Amino acid sequence: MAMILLLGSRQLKSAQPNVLVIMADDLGYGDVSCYGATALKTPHIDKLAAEGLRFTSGYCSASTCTPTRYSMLTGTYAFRGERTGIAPPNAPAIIKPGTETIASILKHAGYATGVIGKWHLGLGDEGGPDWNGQLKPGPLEIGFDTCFLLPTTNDRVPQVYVQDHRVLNLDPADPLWVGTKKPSPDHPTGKTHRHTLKMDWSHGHNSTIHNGISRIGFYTGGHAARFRDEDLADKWVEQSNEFIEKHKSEPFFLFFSSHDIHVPRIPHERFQGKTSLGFRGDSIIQLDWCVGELMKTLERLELAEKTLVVFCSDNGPVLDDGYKDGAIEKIGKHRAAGPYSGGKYSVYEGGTRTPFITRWKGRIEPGLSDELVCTIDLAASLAALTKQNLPKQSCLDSFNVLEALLGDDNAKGRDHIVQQNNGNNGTYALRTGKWKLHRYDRKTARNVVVETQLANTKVPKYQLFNLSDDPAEKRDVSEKHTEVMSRLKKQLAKIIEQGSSRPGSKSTSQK
Ligand code: NG6
Ligand code: CA
Repeated sequence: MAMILLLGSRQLKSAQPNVLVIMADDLGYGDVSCYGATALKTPHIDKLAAEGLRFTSGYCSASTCTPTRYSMLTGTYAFRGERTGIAPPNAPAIIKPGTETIASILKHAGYATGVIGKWHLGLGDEGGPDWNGQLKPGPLEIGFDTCFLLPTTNDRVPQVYVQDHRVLNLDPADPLWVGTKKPSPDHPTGKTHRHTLKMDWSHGHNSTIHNGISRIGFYTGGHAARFRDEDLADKWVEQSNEFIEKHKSEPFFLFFSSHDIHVPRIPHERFQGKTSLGFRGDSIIQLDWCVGELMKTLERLELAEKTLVVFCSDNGPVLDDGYKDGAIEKIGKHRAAGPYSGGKYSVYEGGTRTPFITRWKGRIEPGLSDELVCTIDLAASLAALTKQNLPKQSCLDSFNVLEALLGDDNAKGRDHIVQQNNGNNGTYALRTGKWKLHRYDRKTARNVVVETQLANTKVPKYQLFNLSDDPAEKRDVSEKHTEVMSRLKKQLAKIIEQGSSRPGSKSTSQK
């Protein structure tokens, strides 16, 4: 009897949980204390891990932002899409209306859906965003009921919020202009007014100045709409709390898309100087604070047992990403990518193997999981959670790993994952079990060695590593394991060529 009651209450709890996806930006495997960082403490992320499942093989699908976000939302590898590389300020919407996404899937299941934070997937039709008019298509045309966004990434112009289809607080008398060319000869830039900057640039990032920081791209106008970098995290938390409060009595899906710890790293004054790692570390503390605030809200509204929380990152770490914020000088013994090589922009493990935690109080048994899961799998897994079938032509590479995400007994994750860097430039890796193949269709690759600068180096087309005894991918064993090498080469080529990899899916371009 007790057993039946127990089962009954468990099933009840399992029915249509809320889904909160917290995606960090540029956060590396070794950047939080529950993944081994000792130079700083992340108590809230650690608590989430202690109450949930901490994955040691949790991945994002690319080592830059736009492709990971594209594939997380659509469940399709970004290398299959057009213009899926890092989006410029005036990029049009990259995910076309009508594309099935996590948001549309959960909307079909009756969820209220929202995205708050960094977007970086373009806005508007082919002409790009109409900054002074209706900003569509965008998130609302692919399944989100509402959005509150930083339109691109904060080192790119403009520094304004977008709420649903409009720039928030835009004064029509002071229209916003965004472009790639200097709007007038006397327009101050990071080059002409370098001495006035509160944080200097190191490469790129020397165009329009706002809040003492020069950015990628130019803009004028929209002054009443502009925000302070220091206030972004507080804004995301405030907006998220409102969203959760508003939808506390119905199932909701919230994509909390943090800008931390992307450059320019300008945490709120109250976090500045809180770590020995400079603003990069202080931004991690700010991110941790955000996680704590969101968890507090779930507790206060008694939603912790009704909410599946997924914590992940959009790509691995980078120290100097264009501003002199002390990240390199203050790194000390901190290993941002943990035991792995590479980081942002590379297909070494450091580029895509990142913190990955799931928590659902009362449903997920706390622990550690070595199962292979990826942000690209959320689409098929959440479809399974809400008992929906995916159309054949959608979510072409998303695997249903729901049981692994929930830590069910004997649950299996993926048996392989394709990793990529940026867009569709022919830089791939394939991990299956302990084996890892690199494939470079170009003769050089920009593989970041995290502790130094970005570097373009010559690379052989293929390399093979054995992650079980060489997690840092230092020893190419392709000549020793020719059979493995040819098997993986074939497998990767097939996944790329056949246009889809999800069992039962079929790309529309397939005959
Ligand atoms: C690069 C920028 C880098 C960062 C990145 C996108 C330069 C020299 N570098 O082109 O600073 O903005 O794009 O990062 O401009 S991401 O995490 O959003 O993908
Ligand atoms: Ca990123």
